[in-house]
Amino acid sequence: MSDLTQYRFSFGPWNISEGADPFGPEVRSPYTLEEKLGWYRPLGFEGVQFHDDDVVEGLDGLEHLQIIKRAREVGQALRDHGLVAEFVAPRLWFDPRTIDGGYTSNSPAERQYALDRSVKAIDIAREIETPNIVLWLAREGSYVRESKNAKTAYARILDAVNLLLEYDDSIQVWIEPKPNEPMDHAYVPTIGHAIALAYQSADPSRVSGLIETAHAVLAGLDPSDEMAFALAHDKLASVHLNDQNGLKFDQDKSFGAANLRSAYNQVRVLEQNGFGRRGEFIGLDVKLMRTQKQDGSMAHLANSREFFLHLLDKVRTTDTALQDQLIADRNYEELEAYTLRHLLGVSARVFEGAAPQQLQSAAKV
Ligand code: 3MF
Ligand code: MG
Repeated sequence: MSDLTQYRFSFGPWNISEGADPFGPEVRSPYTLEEKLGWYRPLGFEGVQFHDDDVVEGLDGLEHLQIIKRAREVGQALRDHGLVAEFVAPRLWFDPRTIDGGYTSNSPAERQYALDRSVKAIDIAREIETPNIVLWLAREGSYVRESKNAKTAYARILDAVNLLLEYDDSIQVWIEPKPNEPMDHAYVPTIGHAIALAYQSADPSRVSGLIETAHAVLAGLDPSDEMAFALAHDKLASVHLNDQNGLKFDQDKSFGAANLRSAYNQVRVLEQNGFGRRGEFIGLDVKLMRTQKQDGSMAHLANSREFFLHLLDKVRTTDTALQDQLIADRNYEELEAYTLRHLLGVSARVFEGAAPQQLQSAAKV
């Protein structure tokens, strides 16, 4: 058997979207969850990322037993399609009770709502057979710094994580950091913050991170170095690969679409550090362009997976002996040129004038 990592891929049903943005309504018709589940395997995906209400729509208005019944149906649909749930994330940013944040709201009743909702997400996760709970702390931050006590807010986030760990001793909490949007500033903006929270928690072995490319770029950081930091702590539970063209709204572009070299380095750091060998998923969190017509609703998913695999091939065919030699010579100009040629699939050639290596030889004579 090959000792190369066999990567598994996942995405969330929200990634097949109808194209609404803050300036205009939906432009494509919706598909049901069951229809979406039918496309995973043909597209090459076996993992499904869920928000709690992707599994059980309108769960706030349902009794416990109704929630469990619907979650069991979705669990059965997953098995029927040969799929597994990767995680469940409580949606703590939609309900009016989360306007001022979930765990960090200034209102005790609203904080309680966020905790109750998170516990329901764990109940749902159990029924669809995943131990993994993702916390994207969407509204845990501020628009106006004076509006909240940030130190108290950190303590409240930590208390919430500990409460979840205590509610079910088999769950894992994966924190997905993001620096802004919808907030001006979020309280857990980078993977460093998430990992600090993990170590501070009641059970550090059950708290880790999920890194999204676009979120790292929005923080002004290099996504592959963020991944390396988490890997160095053995705390990279999953990734949301996508892309982001500079500092603007969270674009969730297809993987590699804005910065192919950065995408190569993300694949490189994952591959070199054995990510995926314990069953971790290559998760995508990509948004379909609003211009796309109905029948191309899955193009961004197929393309992102394809470009991950092309870049994996680039990583696996990198001339590491040459790289080692260039590093030993501290010849980073040539290391960079080699990397670009490798990505372009070309070999060195002289256009006009001499190639740098020839100039160097000439200078020695
Ligand atoms: C926001 C995100 C979210 C999270 C998802 C899982 C809607 O920028 O990336 O996607 O990934 O909520 O928690
Ligand atoms: Mg994400």
